[in-house]
Amino acid sequence: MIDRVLITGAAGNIGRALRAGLRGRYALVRLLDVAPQEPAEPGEEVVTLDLNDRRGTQAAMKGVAAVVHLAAIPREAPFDDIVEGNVKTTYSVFEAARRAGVRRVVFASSNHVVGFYERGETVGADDPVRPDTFYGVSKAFGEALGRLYADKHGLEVVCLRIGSFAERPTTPRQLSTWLSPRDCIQLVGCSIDAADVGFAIVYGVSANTRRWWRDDAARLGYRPQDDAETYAAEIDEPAPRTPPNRADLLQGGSFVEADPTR
Ligand code: 15L
Repeated sequence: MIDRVLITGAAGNIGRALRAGLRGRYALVRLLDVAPQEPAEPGEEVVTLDLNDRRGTQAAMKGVAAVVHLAAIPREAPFDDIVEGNVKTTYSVFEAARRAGVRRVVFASSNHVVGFYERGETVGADDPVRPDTFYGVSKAFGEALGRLYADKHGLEVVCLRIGSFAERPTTPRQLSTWLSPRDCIQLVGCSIDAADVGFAIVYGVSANTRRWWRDDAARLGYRPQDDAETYAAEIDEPAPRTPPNRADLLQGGSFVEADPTR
């Protein structure tokens, strides 16, 4: 049974929701971020660290059975920034986890690994990746690195292709991609606790009527409770743009048009 967990990126939106949602569930939750955090409550430890400090990252893994790796630049950015903030840090986490004898890493991947699929197409974890950004490429890298560490070193790895984490959906796209906070907490809990995961890639999305992604996470015991459709009447559908814009036609939305090289 996993009872000591490290969360990277603990000061971010998802990190803070998990901190509150997982409180009391594990004997220890160690909360790591480069940004300041609220002081530790009983059963918590707070660590302030840049994940590119490899020695520090190694020390932060001490005694931990599972790592939830959320820390990342969460959007498109210049290539070198993505390498620094997402590629190198993710290597630092997997390598430190291996050296420290961590059993499982839950990696926060993203739907932007498949952002160039058309809206309405149903995509599963076994379909080829079609990243929409350098950001999406960095998440595909993290999944591939997880596969390497699973196959070569026997690390258990769950990659969550997270949709749109938000209190509630506010755009037409989010009627398909929304992940509610309570479903997110359930999904991460299942990803930490499920037996015999080996290596898995699953979509992190609520039970949205209009979802585009297969419910691969059911194998972890995930049973989402929320459906973005509840909010559909409050979300205006803008008139189609002429000429049509790829951001409206493809799953990645505005990410497919983001170009930091311009
Ligand atoms: C993500 O991966 C981003 O980190 C987040 O900022 C949102 O853009 C989300 O995807 C989304 O697709 O809505």
